[in-house]
Amino acid sequence: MPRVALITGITGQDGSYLTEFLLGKGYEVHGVMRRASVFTTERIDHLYRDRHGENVRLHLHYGDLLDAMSLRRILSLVQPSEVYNLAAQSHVLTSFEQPVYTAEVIAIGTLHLLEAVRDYRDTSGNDVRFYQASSSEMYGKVQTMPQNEHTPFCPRSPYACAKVQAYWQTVNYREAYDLFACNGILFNHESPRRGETFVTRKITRAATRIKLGLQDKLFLGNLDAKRDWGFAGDYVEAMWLMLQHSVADDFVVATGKTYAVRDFLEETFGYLDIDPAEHVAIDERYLRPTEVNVLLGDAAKARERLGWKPTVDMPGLVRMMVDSDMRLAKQERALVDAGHIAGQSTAERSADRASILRGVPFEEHGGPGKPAGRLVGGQSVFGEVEKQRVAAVDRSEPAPANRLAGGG
Ligand code: NAP
Ligand code: G4F
Repeated sequence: MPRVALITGITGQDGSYLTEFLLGKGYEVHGVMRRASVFTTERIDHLYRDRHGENVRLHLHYGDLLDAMSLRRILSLVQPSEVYNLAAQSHVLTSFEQPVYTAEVIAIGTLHLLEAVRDYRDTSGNDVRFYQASSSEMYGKVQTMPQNEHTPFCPRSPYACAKVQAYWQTVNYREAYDLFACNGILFNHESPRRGETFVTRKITRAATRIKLGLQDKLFLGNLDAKRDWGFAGDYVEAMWLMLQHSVADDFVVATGKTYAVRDFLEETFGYLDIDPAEHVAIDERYLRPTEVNVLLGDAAKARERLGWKPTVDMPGLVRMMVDSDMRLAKQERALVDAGHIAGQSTAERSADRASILRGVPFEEHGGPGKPAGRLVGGQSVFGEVEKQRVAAVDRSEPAPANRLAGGG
């Protein structure tokens, strides 16, 4: 009998890599997904097999972290031995716009799931292990350098506050009910499947489109923030290793190197041999009310006790993401050249069109918290040259208001 795993957030970046990983290990994998008016399974479509076929080991169930009954129903149906809780409203800037919703999904949603898992274990008598997707964002205004499992949390966003609550709930279920429950405190991890409004993917998507003449400008926020960026494919292995360990525990997962957003930007543009000074400008909409200035993880415990180590560094990540996004940009360029779609220069419109091209939902390039339909920033990142050019773009191609709602 194959081992059975249940994943919430299966349609997200990490959900897709974890599904791939577990199927590779022979697991039967069940995923909880939300119903939406468009398809949201793009990241796992390559793994999905028609249920009428043979040896089908990936199954999807409609559910929601906010719907406790759905979680209980799925658990009793699926009877998993491992539960990975990856579902979240995971965008930090968006959490300032939707703090209550973010807290409900992350903090209360995790509690719904922990309660359901505890009851499932107690009524079925089955052993079950629980993984919680905790975040380096919880360190916030960092108290030590680097951060490890003993570093105090000092959250700086509604997202991080909610993750801290979910972290302690997980610890409490371990201590109060002897549940095998682990927190993975994962530092930023990226991939070609990263959502397009997170800064790394936003940069690699834009740079490849700029290279092919599909876009002219890239608007960003704080370029001085530093992050410890790893590869998502490496990090899902750490999640699995935590649940195979002899004791339930909490682990930092990180590369141990930190880079500024500016470094990632320069690495990307350098790889494509284009000059960021000609294309990149600051837009204040992408600044956060409170920022996490630096994150740097110490994953010694995961290395020593789980035997885990990262395999991709930041320049390797840039190459991987740029190569993948260049393939998308080339497809788009071919369709523009053949006259199948119109050439458009703004990030907002081209993101819309590119998403339609790929058959996936629109992922906006705008940001919340500032007047809609108006670009408010525009100072050059590398000098003083961009103000007029940005103003020209703004006047000629005003971004529709509805494109500016949501994280960027
Ligand atoms: P992601 O790409 O944004 O995926 C989030 C997933 O959660 C999606 O499948 C989404 O479904 C689902 N979801 C959102 N709200 C839900 C709800 N109410 N009920 C059920 N599912 C819901 O995030 P990720 O990068 O894969 O990250 C996975 C987890 O790790 C998240 O909890 C995140 O906060 C955490 N984390 C991420 C990082 C990182 O650097 N990536 C670092 C530390 C921690 P839809 O497809 O329907 O939106
Ligand atoms: O890519 P980001 O949006 O990721 P952030 O905020 O670090 O959060 C990610 O990592 C966390 C782990 O630490 C996860 F828990 C969380 O779910 C998510 O996956 O922003 C990274 C940095 C920030 O300092 C931000 O201010 O990039 C800066 N930045 C600069 N310009 C930008 C932009 N971020 C975004 N999203 N968009 C910009 O235009």
